[in-house]
Amino acid sequence: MSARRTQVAIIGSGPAGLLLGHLLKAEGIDCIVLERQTREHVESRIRAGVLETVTTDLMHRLGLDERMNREAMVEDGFNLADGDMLVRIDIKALTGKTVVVYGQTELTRDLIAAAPQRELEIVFEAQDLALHDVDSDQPSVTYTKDGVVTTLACDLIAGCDGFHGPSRRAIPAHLVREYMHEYPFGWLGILADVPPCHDELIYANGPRGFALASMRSTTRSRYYIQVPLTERIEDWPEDRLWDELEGRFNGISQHGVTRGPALEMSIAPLRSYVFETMRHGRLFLAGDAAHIVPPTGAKGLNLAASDVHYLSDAIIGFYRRQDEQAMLGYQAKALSRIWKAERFSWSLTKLMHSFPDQGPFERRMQMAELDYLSRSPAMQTAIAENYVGLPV
Ligand code: RFL
Ligand code: PHB
Repeated sequence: MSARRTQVAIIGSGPAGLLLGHLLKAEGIDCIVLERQTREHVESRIRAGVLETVTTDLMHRLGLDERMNREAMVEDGFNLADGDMLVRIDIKALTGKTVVVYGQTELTRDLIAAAPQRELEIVFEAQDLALHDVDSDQPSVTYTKDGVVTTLACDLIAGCDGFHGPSRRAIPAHLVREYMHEYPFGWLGILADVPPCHDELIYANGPRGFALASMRSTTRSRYYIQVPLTERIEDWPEDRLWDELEGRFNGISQHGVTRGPALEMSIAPLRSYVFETMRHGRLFLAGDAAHIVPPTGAKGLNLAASDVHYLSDAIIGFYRRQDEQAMLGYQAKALSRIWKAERFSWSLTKLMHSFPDQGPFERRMQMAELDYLSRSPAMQTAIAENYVGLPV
């Protein structure tokens, strides 16, 4: 048994937990990040690829942007396609803003690598984590590492432990409301060291459903296709997937699809989910612990960053003024942005995917919407300002 104390216990070393830990440390607030997985596991998860200004701004503010500034690809636009119609959304011209392509994996690696020099302690392989007394002013977290059970006493707990973590469940059911929408398909993704087929992302719909051409660099591509939830990764030998991607992108992309061995392939289900409340006593939820968006529109990681933007402000205010009031505004500010990102991701998912119960009428509605979009600067602006991220 061991006993320790910190000001803020942060559960989870995904982007939310790591960004929050660095932001608090930069203000002299003591915190410890507790992570269930190994460092290698956390650093090798392939997930998001597109960062909004809210996320890159946090990296700039922390002074942890050196590699990102060098390696990230600035995107001035992206494309929506249906069959052989390609509509370019010029996000820079329409909003004055851009997004960058920089993998979540790289962001996570940068934040973990900088932890020792910033004296941010990350405890990897913290097992059996449990939260205690979250509605008192003396909450604590227990966990086991190398067979030793530790009690970490703290002032505040930040639940940044993703969709499957324990933090959300520490809030009594009668105090919460959950909103869930599940989609009848998943995304099968492939990462490969081949040049991208197009200089900007293409989100494509068509009679065979959704496909996305994305990238990590000029030499690394990331593609996804829509698959039924019953499909297994074993159903998709690499050649079958490349055949499908060629069929989808060769007619509309600048360079055509280049095949190569998969570095990673995985299937992820799509859901929309919001958990209200994001605060219970001294426990605060941030990122995927409180909400999920389908990946269409690339909002998940960026929402984790905007939550942390608001939460770090609230916690810093609490310590500077010794005032609980500082933390009252967190959930209202965070939820207002979350619901708008939920709306955008849901509407783009509906526009760009085939649904099993979709009839010819619904298909024509999708085609008409894209046709309208191709001719309407007003609608393009609405899409562009959501894609680059609404203001924080
Ligand atoms: P994470 O990244 O899931 O991190 C949570 C961490 O908590 C740990 N944990 C625990 N630690 C201790 N004790 C426990 N009992 C624990 N239980 C869990 C986990 O091991 C993990 O390390 O949540 P966070 O930080 O909120 O970050 C959210 C993002 O990871 C997520 O929203 C994005 O990846 C979503 N997403 C995308 N977001 C974007 O903004 N742009 C994109 O282009 C984009 N593409 C994607 C995506 C997610 C995908 N998948 C696989 C879900 C593409 C895909 C395919
Ligand atoms: C990715 O590159 O992984 C990616 C890009 C855009 C999305 C989702 C995922 O909307």
